[in-house]
Amino acid sequence: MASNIRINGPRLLSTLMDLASIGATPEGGCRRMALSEEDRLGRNWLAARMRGLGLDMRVDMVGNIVGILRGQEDGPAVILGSHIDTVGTGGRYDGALGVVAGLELMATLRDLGLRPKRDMALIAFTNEEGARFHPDMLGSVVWAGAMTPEEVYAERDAVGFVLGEELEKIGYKGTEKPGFLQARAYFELHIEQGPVLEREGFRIGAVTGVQAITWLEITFTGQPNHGGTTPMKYRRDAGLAAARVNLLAHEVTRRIAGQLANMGVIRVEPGNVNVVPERVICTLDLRNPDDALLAEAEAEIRAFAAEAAEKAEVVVAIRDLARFPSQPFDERLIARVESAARAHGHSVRRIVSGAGHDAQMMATLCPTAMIFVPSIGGLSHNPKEFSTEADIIAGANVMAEIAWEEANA
Ligand code: HGY
Ligand code: MN
Ligand code: MN
Repeated sequence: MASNIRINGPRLLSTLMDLASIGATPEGGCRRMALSEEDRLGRNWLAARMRGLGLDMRVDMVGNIVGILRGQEDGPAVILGSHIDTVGTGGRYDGALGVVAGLELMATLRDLGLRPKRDMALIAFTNEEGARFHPDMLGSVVWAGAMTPEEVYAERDAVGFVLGEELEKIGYKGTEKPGFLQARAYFELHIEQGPVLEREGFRIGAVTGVQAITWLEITFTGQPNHGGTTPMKYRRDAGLAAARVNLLAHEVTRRIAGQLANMGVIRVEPGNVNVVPERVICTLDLRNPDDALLAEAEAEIRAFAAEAAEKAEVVVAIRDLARFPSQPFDERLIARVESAARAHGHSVRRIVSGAGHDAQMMATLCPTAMIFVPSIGGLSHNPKEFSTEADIIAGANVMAEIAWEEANA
């Protein structure tokens, strides 16, 4: 049965565009790198919105922003969440949609004068993207107790800024203990960030879980030398080793089912046209829905990196940046996403998330579900990221129904 909770679509869309104006890029996307000035402005915007809705607003030790709507009874809360930080070439929807849909549900409940039986809360997690600091999903990793605030305070970004200091600088190093709010269930509305729903003509994705993720940082150290005078056989070229590893990683994806690989960072030092690279720091983002196959791919790539280093007579060092096992969501709630979508007259299909999400950390604490809406052209982490108004409103209403139901069960 469909509940009578329906969010205010136009208000949801205008709130989304209001947030999108913070860190807006000329290409039409958003850039709010974690703990940057733009992130600070986005956080202030969110805090003001939460207070405006009369939510009890708290900030925890790693900057997770929590807005609580007190229920009639004590007990674990139904939590909605996502993130407002973006990658460097971010769009308007990744993360922001889930946070704004949570705000909109709270506003709708206020309009209807409805108070849930249980506490409800909205959380915007710190550094979900992992684009500036590692690991990704850092705020929910600490919220779930998988890392401590002290551990993540020491994390440095690529130019040496320290997370704890940056958090202090933007005024979001709070005092609440991460995880202070017990969760009864967690829901996250998010764009699919891939092509499946749109290609297959589905409006809603009932997400069954998140695939396994391993991020490696590989540093090759050779010998800087003159690019014009040094005979090829005498070179110890770190760039050659890195290039070979990138090629091998792509070849592994053709051999191991479901395997993905991305060398997103390739930093060459000194990075001069006429100097044989002394050092190359590169990253590999390896993913697979099957944990065992991911481990197989990683082992082959690690072994090859050692060989490539030997062949090029350079030194290799490999460091973990992130490591998450595949994470299934709650079957009862997945089925509820499907039945609510159908009750609202929307086409729905089950789907595994290719992207990591805070939901995968919350799923280690409580029954968790995600609702996907289509990404037009399958684009994401790209300023042209786009989802239609109708799909956004449909997704927000599905989440509103099942979250409200859970908060009164
Ligand atoms: O990398 C991811 O999957 C997410 O966008 N943090
Ligand atoms: Mn996201
Ligand atoms: Mn993302």
